[in-house]
Amino acid sequence: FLKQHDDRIGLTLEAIKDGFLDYLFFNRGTYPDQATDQDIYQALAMTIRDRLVQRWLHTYKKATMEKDTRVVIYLSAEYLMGPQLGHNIVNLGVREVVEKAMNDLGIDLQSVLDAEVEPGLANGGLGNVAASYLDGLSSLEVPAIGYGIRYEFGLFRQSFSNGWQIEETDKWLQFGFPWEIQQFDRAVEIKFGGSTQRVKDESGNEKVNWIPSEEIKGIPYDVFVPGYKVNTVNTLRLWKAEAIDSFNFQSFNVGDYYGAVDKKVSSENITKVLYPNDESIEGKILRLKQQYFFVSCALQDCVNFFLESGGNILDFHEKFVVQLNDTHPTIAIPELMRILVDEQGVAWDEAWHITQKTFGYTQHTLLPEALEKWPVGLLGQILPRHMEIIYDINYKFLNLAREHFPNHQEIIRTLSLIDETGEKYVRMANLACAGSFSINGVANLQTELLKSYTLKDFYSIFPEKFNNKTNGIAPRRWLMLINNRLTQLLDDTIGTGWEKDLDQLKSLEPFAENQDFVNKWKAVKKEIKNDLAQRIFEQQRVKVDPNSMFDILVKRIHEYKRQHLKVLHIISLYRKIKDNPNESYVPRTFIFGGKAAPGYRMAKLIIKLINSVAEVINNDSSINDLIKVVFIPNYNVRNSQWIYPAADLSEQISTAGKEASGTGNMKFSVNGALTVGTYDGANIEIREEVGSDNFFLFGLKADEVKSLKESGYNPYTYYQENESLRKAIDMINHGYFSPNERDLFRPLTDHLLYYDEYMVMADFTDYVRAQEEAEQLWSQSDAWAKASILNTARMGKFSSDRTVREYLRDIWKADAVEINIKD
Ligand code: 26V
Repeated sequence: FLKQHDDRIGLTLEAIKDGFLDYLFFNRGTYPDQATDQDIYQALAMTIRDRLVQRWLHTYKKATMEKDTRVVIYLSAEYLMGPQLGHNIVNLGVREVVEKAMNDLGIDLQSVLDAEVEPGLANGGLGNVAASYLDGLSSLEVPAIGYGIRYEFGLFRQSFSNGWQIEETDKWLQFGFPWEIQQFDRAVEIKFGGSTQRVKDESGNEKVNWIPSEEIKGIPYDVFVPGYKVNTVNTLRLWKAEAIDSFNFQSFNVGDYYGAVDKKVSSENITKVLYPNDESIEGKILRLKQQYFFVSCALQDCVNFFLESGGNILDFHEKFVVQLNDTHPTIAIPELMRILVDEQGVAWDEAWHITQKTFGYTQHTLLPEALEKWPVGLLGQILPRHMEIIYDINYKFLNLAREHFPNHQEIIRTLSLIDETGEKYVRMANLACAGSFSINGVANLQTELLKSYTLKDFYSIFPEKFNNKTNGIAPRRWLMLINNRLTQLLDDTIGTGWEKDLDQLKSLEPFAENQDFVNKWKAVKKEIKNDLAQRIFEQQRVKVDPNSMFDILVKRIHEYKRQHLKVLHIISLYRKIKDNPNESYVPRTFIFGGKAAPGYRMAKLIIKLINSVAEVINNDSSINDLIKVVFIPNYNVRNSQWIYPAADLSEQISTAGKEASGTGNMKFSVNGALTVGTYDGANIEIREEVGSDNFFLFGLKADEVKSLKESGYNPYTYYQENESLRKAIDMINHGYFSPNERDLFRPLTDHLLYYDEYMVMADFTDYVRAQEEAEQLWSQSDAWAKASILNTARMGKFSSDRTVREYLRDIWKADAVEINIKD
């Protein structure tokens, strides 16, 4: 019923201005000259959202009401969506119009974007790829629904007190989130606990009834996911837990008011907060409840709309393909079995066939401690029926395994879905491998390591299930949106085709030899670095020189990511400058960002060390401002959008064989940073693409790490043999950076000297060599700029569009569906 000239759809300057002023007045109750930043943000957000509704409705209808349209279902406990307003403006293709509309009203668009509080519903990389793939699916016009949890509090806000990390609640919903629409009529009920009962149905067949001890409601909230310059707007459906009745009237009638609301409070706890751990498990009941909650909501939702559209439940796997983003949603496998067998009356074998044809599993980690497992007792208590189903799956699966490995009891034990070595656990990765038709890693090296170590025995039973899908990043957000200056230069130089086909950046290559272009490239970089320097000064009162090399390490703080290796390098450089003040040095600004899991003591100590080193170096006037160290607090998508484009040098220094892929490495490189990195994760593929001359490789390779460990690694010898390493560690140990508490960093240095699980000591010398190589190139500024240009030009492979196309081709087998909004 909407016409194209309707004001609420129009993309003209006038329509957008009118829409904005309308919202400001009728929705925010204010005038432009009295509006707060938040008013202006909210009004513009609603104006832009209006332009998405019709497209979204058409896409949603296609996905849910047509039983023959194949839909990709993405299940993820985390989505790192980032700020929405700027992104949606870019994807609608109206950046310039909106900018002009705001300017005409005397408003600076950037300050409007700055007023948005981002939904921080993720820890890091895994949530980022979930968001990029939804963006990619929409841009490729493939119908898709992402399901997840609407955490009331996202990842904690980080601040520093005396250099230590402090965590504060992330109240991202405080001012309302204009990008969601509540869908009350699609609410579903979720059961927990209780027991199961075997009963006979009308026709005398045995059937299992689950009698729960607790029931709650899941309410969906839909977030729009527009593709780039297409009509497709897919759905991210996030679930909130609510009590079925907000009051228990029986308690209320006997005067127990608190008892009556208690149930409401405890039900709603389930979606209160995102667990802030990545790469380590915390066997908390609430987390298991979160996982089951959103997965059951999602599958019920899919079954409901498939049956409503006249689909036959036996064709479930034809309509949907369901991708599991790591093991967090793996309980979906027994849940689909339960729905099919117990609720839809499908026979076990047929149900298992459908289930195995429905699920694909993406594995995101190489750290053994990140492989999820749940105590059998706990899982059986929360989900008694699922525990039975898991045992039944295991029984049949192990029979199959025995056919492959007769008389290999040891292999059968490692394949089992149940770990019986001590307390019994359900191994979620094993369940995911048994129950899905595809198992993929996220970079070549990781997939190879999965096949030869982590999931070796699964690989020998099911070689056909294994495949690699090297991660990618969304070029609209990670280049166009965050680097408008570079985008303009690219558009002016090679046209705009690259925006939808990142491989076209290749045509930039010849310009690396063009002095005029090289100068423009340098000028752009300089302006971007100025912006960041200004932000750093405003926030932290630290002056950094935009002419210095911006050397940046931003990511979660973790020992395997080795932020402490970077710190040792900085300290040794500082020491060198102090010892030889008359030599010439490359001025450098070291920038850090990242959060530590609140219970991860070593990571928090690393943060304290970085801040302490920064304090000393930044206040030492004897080094003439040659080096500066900045730790930007509360690293999140919004901050990162200022950081990536400003980098000269990107630090990707994980111990080889530990970082599954990395995606920050891609964001830096596509924005023209050179990488100093180990032979790990996607670094390897980035180096392959950009060329070894344009990448500073260092350190042990994964197999060398392994054999050094096996031959008896002694980190202390590196301390003895490398003078600058020794001096750096001694400075820490002598209290140079902690004068009031000499031994503050002992746990860290002792660990390095006598244990060093991640081989920081072994890689130090080669790391310093790679850094010196980088400094040499830096001092020939045109050569550096050329390498920077070639980085951007050769990053086409890492567009998430390429990754999504590969998922579509090999796993999802879903087609593009054109959305015609004039229908
Ligand atoms: C793991 C766990 C373990 C159990 C408890 C809570 C929890 C929460 C999050 C995670 C995520 C760990 C997996 C992860 O984020 N992997 C990262 O995935 C990125 C995208 O594929 C990849 O680039 C990174 O290398 C990888 O560390």
